[in-house]
Amino acid sequence: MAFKSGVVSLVGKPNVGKSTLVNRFVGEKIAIVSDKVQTTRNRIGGIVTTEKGQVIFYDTPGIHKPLHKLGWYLVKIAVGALNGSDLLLVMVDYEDGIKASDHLVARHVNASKIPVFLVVNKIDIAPNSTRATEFAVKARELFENVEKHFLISAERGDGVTELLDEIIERLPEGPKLYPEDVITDRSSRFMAAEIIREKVLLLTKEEIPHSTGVYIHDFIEKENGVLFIRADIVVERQSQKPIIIGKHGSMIKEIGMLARQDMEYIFDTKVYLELFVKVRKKWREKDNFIQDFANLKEDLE
Ligand SMILES: Nc1nc2c(ncn2[C@@H]2O[C@H](COP(=O)(O)OP(=O)(O)O)[C@@H](O)[C@H]2O)c(=O)[nH]1
Ligand SMILES: [Mg+2]
Repeated sequence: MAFKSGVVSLVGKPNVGKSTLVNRFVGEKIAIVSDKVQTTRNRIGGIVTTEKGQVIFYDTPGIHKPLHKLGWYLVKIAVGALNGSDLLLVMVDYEDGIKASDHLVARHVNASKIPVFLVVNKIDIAPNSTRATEFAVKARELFENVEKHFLISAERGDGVTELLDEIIERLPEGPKLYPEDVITDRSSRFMAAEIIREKVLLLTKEEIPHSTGVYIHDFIEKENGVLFIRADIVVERQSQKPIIIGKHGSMIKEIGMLARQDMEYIFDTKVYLELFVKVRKKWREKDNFIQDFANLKEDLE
């Protein structure tokens, strides 16, 4: 059989499990995940190569009604990813049900005219498969180009292998676009910023996760193989700075320790990480700050 390849974008409202699914497909954590909305701020390519084909999965920010300029950029990135996709995986969330934000997703998806696989995620919450199927039938009504629907649990892995097989089958014939061992189109520098932000999301709450940006000043490979990384954690208000620093520096120490552990695992080398906390008032409303602190430059090219 001919080798297949293509681009598949994951779209859906925030928090449905898009990043969890991309990580599942790739088999490594390339996109950060949290229980907070708008965790994903970029279009992150996850590359899966099998004997039958190669898929470039684009994880995207959740489509939502933006409340600030950063949010506007996130929706622009997500909607922009639709164009140029061979297939869309449109995700809905069994746990959360169908909401106004799913209708907003549907407007963009339907306008794109791209074929859709509808993916019902979090079926581990469903009491039985009949209920999950009923939900899928209801969700299908929103989207015009659904060819098939799938019931999965991205977290547990249920249904994911079957979904991947069907995706590859549906793609056009084509060559490998990336070498087999490449699993993401994002740079190590970008991954480092995301790992730091993930730890902030994990350890803080309310407005802080949303107000946090990360800027990598230095990403230097030393002669002895050690990676030297110097980064700013950027928040929006003076009052947020002491929270990130914590009592006697306990919070920033923990963020740094957890981030360094993950970095040493994924970069497979010793990492020296230096973190600072900066305040940039209302950075989420200012174009140049947004590009730097949400690392959007590659997304907006
Ligand atoms: N119960 C359940 N939770 C899930 C599943 N997939 C993802 N989640 C959770 O949903 C939340 C959002 O996941 P994430 O991948 O960041 O969603 P995204 O915003 O669509 O990228 C996280 O807390 C995940 O752990 C699933 O299959 N079942
Ligand atoms: Mg995400």
